[in-house]
Amino acid sequence: LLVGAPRKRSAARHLLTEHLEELARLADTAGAEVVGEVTQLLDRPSPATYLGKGKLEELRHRVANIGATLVIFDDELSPTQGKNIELELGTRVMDRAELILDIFATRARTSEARMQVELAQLEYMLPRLARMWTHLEKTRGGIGLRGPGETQIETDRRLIRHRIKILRERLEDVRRSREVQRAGRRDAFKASLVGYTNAGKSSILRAVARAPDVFVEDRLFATLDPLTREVNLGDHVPALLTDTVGFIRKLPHDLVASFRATLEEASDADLLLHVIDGSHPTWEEQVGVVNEVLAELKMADKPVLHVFNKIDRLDADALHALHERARDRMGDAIFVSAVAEGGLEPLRRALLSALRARRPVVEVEVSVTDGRLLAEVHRTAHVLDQAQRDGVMVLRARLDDATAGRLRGKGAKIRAQ
Ligand SMILES: Nc1nc2c(ncn2[C@@H]2O[C@H](COP(=O)(O)OP(=O)(O)OP(=O)(O)O)[C@@H](O)[C@H]2O)c(=O)[nH]1
Ligand SMILES: [Mg+2]
Repeated sequence: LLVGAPRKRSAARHLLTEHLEELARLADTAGAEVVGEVTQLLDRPSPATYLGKGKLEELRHRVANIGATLVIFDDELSPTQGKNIELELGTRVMDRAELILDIFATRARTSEARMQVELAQLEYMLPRLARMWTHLEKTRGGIGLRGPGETQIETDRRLIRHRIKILRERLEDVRRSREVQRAGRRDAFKASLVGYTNAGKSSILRAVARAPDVFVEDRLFATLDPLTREVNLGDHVPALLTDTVGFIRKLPHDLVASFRATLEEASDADLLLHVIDGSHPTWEEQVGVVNEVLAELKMADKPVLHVFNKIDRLDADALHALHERARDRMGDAIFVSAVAEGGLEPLRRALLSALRARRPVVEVEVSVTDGRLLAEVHRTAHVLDQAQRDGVMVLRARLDDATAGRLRGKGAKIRAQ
């Protein structure tokens, strides 16, 4: 049973239907069957039970009538509210954040993703331990458990804090080894796909990189782990394209924080490709959500190209309207389809020109006796060809300004072509 109860004056009240639809998709992804919904516009949530007395009573009847075993709130519940509502209804109660955590937990495949999800879950659980114990008390009858229960909670808190510490340390190790890996492929042009869940990020990677092994599914959060594939842009220049976990409205902060390590992959990119489902009725809200999460991850300043996807679903009029709205709202935008024949050509062209702008071809001169510097040029730049002239090695290479500066500092002569 789904519950949506936004505040009367909030922006969310207009989108109540869409938000509940999305919540239903989340519930479905988590393996629950949706049997009904209850909505209300609130003046302000009650600190004790979120909903008012009358509405809660109505909810209790609905739960009993339908025989629902789980109640999911679209809005965030405080630990106290969650506990009180559960006591009142006699069923398990979850909010959106908890549901998202649950989905991530069942979908995490790699050990890194598992650790990140576990960390977020423990952080979420810590202030809610008392409530989790209430469950146990109920099943055991509750009598006489109060004393030991309290100390048990303390013990649990200690154990959880300890586990959190270990997970943080391990994730830090992962982060560091990623950094080392990244340093090794500094020369390649890197673009990262970011965007709302289900926008088509993985589909784009799959089609552009001709990588049929990339997982695509019409479900929320199909992708949790970043995945990088090489794309040949037809200029003898490879670019690296990385797929990332999708964002969603009210993505739990704990989750964002613990996915920071994997998302750093994206923050290292030369260019962010913000993929937007142009056929979705609320794409503008989704863009706002993605921008908020990017800001939270300190990636708001990165160069962004807005990629409107799924345009094959729009007729000519709708596409025209989308062009107009996009032109008003954002700077750089392209319009693509991951499934239509040739639908991704605008993206390939945009990547190629971004790459050319950021990695111009230059001439690098290094003394032939300086084997070390020569090796470094080959490692950090994309060398197109080289020839020897009077004891000087002349290389034509693509490199960015930062690399050029570094090589100059070590004695290389670099000329624009
Ligand atoms: N019609 C149409 N469907 C598309 C297009 N691109 C993706 N899809 C469909 O949209 C759904 C989601 O695609 P994904 O590529 O898994 O989306 P994602 O952004 O990677 O989603 P998450 O990994 O869940 O964040 C799939 O059913 C795709 O087949 C497109 O251009 N047109
Ligand atoms: Mg995906």
